[in-house]
Amino acid sequence: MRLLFSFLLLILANNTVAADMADTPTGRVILTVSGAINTKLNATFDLAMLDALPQYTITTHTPWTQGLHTYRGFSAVDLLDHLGSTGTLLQITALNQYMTEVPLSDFLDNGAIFATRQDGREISVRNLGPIMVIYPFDEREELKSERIYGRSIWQVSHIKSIVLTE
Ligand SMILES: Nc1nc2c(c(=O)[nH]1)N[C@H]1C(S)=C(S)[C@@H](COP(=O)(O)O)O[C@H]1N2
Ligand SMILES: [Mo]
Repeated sequence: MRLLFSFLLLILANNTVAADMADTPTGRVILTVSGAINTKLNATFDLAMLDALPQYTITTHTPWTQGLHTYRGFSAVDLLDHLGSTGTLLQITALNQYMTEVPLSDFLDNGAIFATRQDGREISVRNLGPIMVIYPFDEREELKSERIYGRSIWQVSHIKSIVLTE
């Protein structure tokens, strides 16, 4: 009886997780995540799965887009949480194989996001989507530096989570 009860609890617990976020994409995979994560294979995400993460917005200009836009998307902090990752550095690769390293702390202290929407619309590859790292440039003058520009990767397709050990 007790065993049956724990078994039922287990099912309940699993269902709660499943309702939060599906583990397998049903749409086009736009992001893969590897490295220090809790799955053997790369984790794959379609847009709906990324939309299930908490959403944040930034309204800003950037040096490579025209005009003021509102960007919406997810934080690396919630993504790594979801994957049970203790990584503190992200190695991010774009569709054109441009690669940059972004400390996880940028998503807390510097307010960066992985934007999947521009003014409420999906971002086409032509417009530097489907995923762009956006910083709140207008809000914080000190972000307007070559170092941060170099981390502002667009057409993001892969993230490797790295645990730094000293
Ligand atoms: N996908 C992708 N993102 C990228 C780059 C790139 O080549 N590809 N260049 C980075 C660098 S080094 C800088 S300074 C800024 C601005 O690049 P730009 O001078 O080519 O506009 O975007 C960053 N994001
Ligand atoms: Mo750069």
